[in-house]
Amino acid sequence: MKFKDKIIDLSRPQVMGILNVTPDSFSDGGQYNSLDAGIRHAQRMVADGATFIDVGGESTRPGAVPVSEEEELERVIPIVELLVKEVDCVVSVDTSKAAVMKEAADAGAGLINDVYALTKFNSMETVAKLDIPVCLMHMQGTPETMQIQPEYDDVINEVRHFFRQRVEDCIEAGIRKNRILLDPGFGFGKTLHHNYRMLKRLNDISFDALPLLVGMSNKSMLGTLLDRKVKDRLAGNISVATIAALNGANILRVHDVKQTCDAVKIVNYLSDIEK
Ligand code: 7PJ
Repeated sequence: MKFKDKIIDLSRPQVMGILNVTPDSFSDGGQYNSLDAGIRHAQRMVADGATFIDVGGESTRPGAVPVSEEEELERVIPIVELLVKEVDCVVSVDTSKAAVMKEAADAGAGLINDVYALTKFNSMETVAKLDIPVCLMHMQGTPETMQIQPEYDDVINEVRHFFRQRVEDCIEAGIRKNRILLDPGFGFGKTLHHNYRMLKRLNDISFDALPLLVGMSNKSMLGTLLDRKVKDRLAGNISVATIAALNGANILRVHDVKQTCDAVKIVNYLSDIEK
């Protein structure tokens, strides 16, 4: 798949390192706030094997404070510009705001990662005019309320149905199908059971064989099941990343890049061995 000027082979799982530029993100909030520290952290993740760096300027964790457009632009655009210049990676931008999408793409970003799946004002029209891919994530409800009582008849069918509708809407808006990635949205309006069913059935969840991005790193599907605090979820993170890679995930969005890349190497070696 083509991301700006880079062609990335998604037939093998790729690793996306998370770079939060929010003061309140729950797992590394505040640590990588300055530009310089952000670039160094991104460089480390790329040296460890990340192909993508996902820059996020608005936390979507339950209860997070919304960020204004001006504030998000101020947080995100300078780091995108620097990453494009100095770090050999595809720069992804985790945003739902049309203005941030447009300016990030102009600054050289290679992927728009939208947890609201282009439902916010003007975002679909904006992406249709850009020449970079977009990741559409499934969410039930909104970050404020989504974890109160998630409910599905069948989470796999409902996520797939959502994917089909969003993809159709995108195509109608002029976004090419070969520029769309899908994400089932672990932790976004799902119970523990829903999350693990999606992980188990990842092979059936995509629509039209579009590439799948997954993000489970440090989330409560690990904290709750394992009874581990955020700092103590590495083994859980690697376990679910390995299962996702085995079950067909194309991009793994993670904090622990180095360890996840080791797991991916094992999965790749395994898939190259004849029976
Ligand atoms: C996800 C994301 C995810 C995609 C966040 C966190 C919360 N983008 N942005 N998928 N999660 N595509 O990292 O815990 O699961 S923010």
